Amino acid sequence: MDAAGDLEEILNLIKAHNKWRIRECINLIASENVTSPLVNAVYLSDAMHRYAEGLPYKRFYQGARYIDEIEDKVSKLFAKLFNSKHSDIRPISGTIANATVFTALAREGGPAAVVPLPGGGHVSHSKYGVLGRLGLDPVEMPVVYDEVNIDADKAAELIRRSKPRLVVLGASVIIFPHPVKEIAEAAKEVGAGVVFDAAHVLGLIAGGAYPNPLAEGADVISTSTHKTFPGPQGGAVLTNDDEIYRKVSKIVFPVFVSNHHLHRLAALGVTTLEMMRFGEEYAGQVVRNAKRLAEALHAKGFKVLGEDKGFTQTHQVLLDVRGDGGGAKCAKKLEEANIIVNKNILPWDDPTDIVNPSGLRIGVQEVTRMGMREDEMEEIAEFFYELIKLGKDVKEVRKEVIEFRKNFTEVRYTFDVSRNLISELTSFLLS
Ligand code: DSN
Repeated sequence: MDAAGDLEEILNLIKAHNKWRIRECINLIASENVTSPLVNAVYLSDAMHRYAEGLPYKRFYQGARYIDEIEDKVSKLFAKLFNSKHSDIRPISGTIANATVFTALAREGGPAAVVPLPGGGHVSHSKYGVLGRLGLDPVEMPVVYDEVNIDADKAAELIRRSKPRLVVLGASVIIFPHPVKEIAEAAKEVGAGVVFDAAHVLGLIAGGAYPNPLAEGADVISTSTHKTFPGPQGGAVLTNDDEIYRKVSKIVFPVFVSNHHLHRLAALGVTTLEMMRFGEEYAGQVVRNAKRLAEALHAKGFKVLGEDKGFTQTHQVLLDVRGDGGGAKCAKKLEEANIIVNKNILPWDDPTDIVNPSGLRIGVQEVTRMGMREDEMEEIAEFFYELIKLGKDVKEVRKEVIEFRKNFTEVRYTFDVSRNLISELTSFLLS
């Protein structure tokens, strides 16, 4: 065994990853984001070594006196940001949050109305994921293809007919707000609970750029905390309903989480405060950037979904690239030029055939957080055009991308704390 060699290799690999993804790439994966230096400083704490099963002040371990206060404070702040009565910030991922609320609302199984995978639904809402494994039987709501959105009238009719125990809205591919109000009305008539999976749009909700599903009739939001909401990776549940909250808090632990990764709690608190202060400005810019990118790509001959409704009202832009070689080929080519997107199935695709789907899914939340605005969206569209439409040499485009990226090195929409103060803060927190 060559421990020194292995160590060097691991260190070099992570260093190379950091340099590539942080400094040299245009990151357009719709489900990612970057945390601020302040959040990073708070994230790296002793709390990452500790355990605190249960709820604040009622733990199964000693040693959690400060964690109790942090968790109590951050859950209250997080609930306040979303105008929600309760929050549970212990689920360690969006899928765990989904498993928790599905169990809380439909423990006995039965039909569940869901967004189909090709319509943007998340795998955890499907028969392949946690929903199916919990004994729920997915009934797929109809989708308007070009808008990648639920057909509100047909879905309401389906709900009235199939009488599900649960309706799951929200999706991983989402360019227009889902019709929560109309669906919730039908769901109430048949006694079904309405879950909105806000993982993708949480930061837009926080900033008022996407309607708050709780205000529109959803019973509960389940979410992750690291997509448009630029927090540490994790999950959360929000609800105004005392009974749902009581059930959720009894299910998170001991059913789906033992320890809940305590170092992310304070970091989530700092992100929550960032979003209280800067969320509106950030979310507005995200949506403006997505629109501009969509318009610029359309003008350059790309087939952009949602044209009739202005392409997008979220962080996402969807391209149908069947005429350009398909999603896999385009995503690979873009990656070679340091532009990171993912291939994606679109409403007409077979969800079991993901080798070369029709689409590319693009998200602009991370580049917005790095300070890019409408002009930069035009430049990004030009890179797409050069690579995919003109067939320009990938190495040439990569050079241009690396140069372009040099102008965007600081995370925006965060408190103005200089790098020196961050390292002082880190030393203070670790001393
Ligand atoms: N698979 C993630 C996404 O990219 O949307 C969500 O978990």
